[in-house]
Amino acid sequence: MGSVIITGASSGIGRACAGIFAQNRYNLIVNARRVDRLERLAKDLEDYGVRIFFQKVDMRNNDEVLTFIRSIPEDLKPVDVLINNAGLSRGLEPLDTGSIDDWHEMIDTNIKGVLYITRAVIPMMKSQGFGHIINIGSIAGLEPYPGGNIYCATKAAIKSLNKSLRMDLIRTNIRVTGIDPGMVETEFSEVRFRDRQKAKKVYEKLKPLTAHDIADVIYFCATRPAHVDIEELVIMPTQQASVLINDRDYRK
Ligand code: NDP
Ligand code: 8X3
Repeated sequence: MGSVIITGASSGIGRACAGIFAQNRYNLIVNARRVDRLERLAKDLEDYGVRIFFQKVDMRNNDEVLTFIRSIPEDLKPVDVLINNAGLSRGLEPLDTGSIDDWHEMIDTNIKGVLYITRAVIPMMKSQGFGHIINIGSIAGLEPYPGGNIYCATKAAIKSLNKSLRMDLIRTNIRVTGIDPGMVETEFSEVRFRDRQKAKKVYEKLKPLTAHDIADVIYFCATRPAHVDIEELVIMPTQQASVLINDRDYRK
């Protein structure tokens, strides 16, 4: 039985990853800020008979991230996989009218949070002699869109980081995979717009991906033979051809 670290497991893709890895008998080491959700997650998954270690962590805070990694119980080691999933978007304003607080939240979570935990986990994976870092990017990092400015830039940073990490880790037996989803129906848009009704409209009249669809692909990547590194995958709903082009809009 292996172990997997999942950041942002209280909702959406992170929550779905926790489910699929537990189902396949991986122990879970998970975090998020909404610890009540993690308690529920642990209860929901207890029938799989795996160990679940969870902690309230704000990924923007390096001290909290370090405490989290240092608190991993010894019997949950070695850690096979780190899934850098915690992330968010705030607003869809042009750059000149965007909120600077929102910029900080996105940059500090989507970039710095990933850097903090990856830096903390690599030494452990190096000493184990194996490991796999799976970073959740986005098609927003491949194809910017109006109002996406900071969010798109944070995801483009992850794409760049993946490549560079592969080079830094080339002699370590640690794999790095970038996952770039298109539209996935989660709490993402509710967080972005701070408005449930507006968020619902994003997914209206088409079939978006589910969090489970992405978790399924992540699990596949994590379970290839050790000499296989799926470097990057773009996963789209069939009805979405690019960030701005989808079947619904053609039907208007
Ligand atoms: P959700 O809003 O459903 O989940 C986001 C998760 O991130 C939550 O568990 C949240 O937990 C956690 N999180 C956010 N900020 C922090 C923080 N500061 N510290 C710790 N955890 C945090 O959205 P998704 O599941 O859709 O998003 C997951 C990832 O997928 C993100 O990186 C997102 O950018 C990416 N993505 C999403 C797409 C989509 O269309 N939904 C498409 C492409 C990529 P909590 O609030 O409890 O802290
Ligand atoms: C989330 C997908 O297109 O809303 O990363 O940016 S998008």
